[in-house]
Amino acid sequence: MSAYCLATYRCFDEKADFHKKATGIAVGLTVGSWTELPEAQKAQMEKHLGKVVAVEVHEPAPGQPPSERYADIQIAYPDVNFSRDIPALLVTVFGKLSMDGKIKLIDLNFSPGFMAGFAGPKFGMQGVRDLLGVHDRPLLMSIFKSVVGYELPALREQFYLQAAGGVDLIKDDEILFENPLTPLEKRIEVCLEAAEQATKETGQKLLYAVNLTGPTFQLAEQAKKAIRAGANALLFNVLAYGFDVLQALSADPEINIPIMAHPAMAGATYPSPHYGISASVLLGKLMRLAGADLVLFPSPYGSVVMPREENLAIKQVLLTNDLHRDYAYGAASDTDLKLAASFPVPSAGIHPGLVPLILRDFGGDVVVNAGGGIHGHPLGTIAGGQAFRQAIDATLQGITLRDYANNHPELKAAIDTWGIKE
Ligand code: 1AE
Repeated sequence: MSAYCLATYRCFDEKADFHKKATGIAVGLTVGSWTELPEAQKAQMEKHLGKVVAVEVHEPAPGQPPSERYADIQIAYPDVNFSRDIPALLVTVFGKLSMDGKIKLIDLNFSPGFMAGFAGPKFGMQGVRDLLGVHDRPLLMSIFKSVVGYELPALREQFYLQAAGGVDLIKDDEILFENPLTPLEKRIEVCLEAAEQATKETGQKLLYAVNLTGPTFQLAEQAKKAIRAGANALLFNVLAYGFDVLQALSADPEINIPIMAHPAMAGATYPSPHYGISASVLLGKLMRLAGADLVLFPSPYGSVVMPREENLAIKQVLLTNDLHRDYAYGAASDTDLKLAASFPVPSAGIHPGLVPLILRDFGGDVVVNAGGGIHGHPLGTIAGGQAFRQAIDATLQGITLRDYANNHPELKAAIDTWGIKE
């Protein structure tokens, strides 16, 4: 029985015959032409032919403009046509097609055979929790802010202040590249010293995600250099390099620390309703398949906003075991392919007053992540971390932030500054 990966597209067109369009995609992106082929060749090419699985046409509602007419088209692509790597799959299902009119790739389901080529996250959510020894609450992450142009002592001080506030993870800003003031190995050395100092005071373990940067072919060696220098996590700008690079790093047995995926550049791909790739595929399914242990993405509540339903769709595909649901055309599978869950990290413009909303939407399996919401605290960076921890504690105990703030001055100062979003 052949296996297929399934792509679902949303296609806008005022007049098109969407069934014809679907057939054009299924044939055009696989065998190229069909009706003109002699019968003998058709039999030979059958296993390579894409199949139209569904075409759901949505006519505009009364009062809506004709431009709102669209169809959701689902096509099954035979695994036999492409190698077991993300570039091959993406070029097959959305290479040339991505430039052909108002069309967006809204979902992608991997066949078990395709998924079998991927180990997924090496640590995943559980592994990250195990490294930190924290299993009973959401994690808290802080982001270095104002790091470009600073020297090592300033960086060390900033690290210490974040750590002393009780955060679990600290990540480099994604715009901190290899530079003469704070080169990778030196940066790791001073930050780990600061981590040790803070751990003595807080009793908390810490992961520091150092930004892995540089030319693609030097990344694996750079990661290993970071590990030799003591790095215990990596930050990686996945979309600037490509999913396959993440996959290669994650699959490398010598790169045995968690990898955190940053969404830089994702805004060039997912936000349009008419073009690109949906957020749940781009920042959800593909990140997890490629092996991201933690995935950052904009939240529905902060400064860079993504609609809530898209956020929940990302959460769903990072955490649950349904990447290969509906994978096959005309066949069911009992194959049990499990990838470790990737930790969701809704981010950008997060402050303590948003914590109840984050926990409402994500539950306990989330990393609360803030840069400005920690460093911008009126009582300083340490108080910034403490205010977040207090907001998490209050929410877990079912106490309102306002009530909890009555005897927690750090939380009070935070909500006086940024408010509480209901
Ligand atoms: C979606 C990515 C968020 C990020 O990387 C970042 O640096 C956020 O900073 P703040 O929390 O908005 O200051």
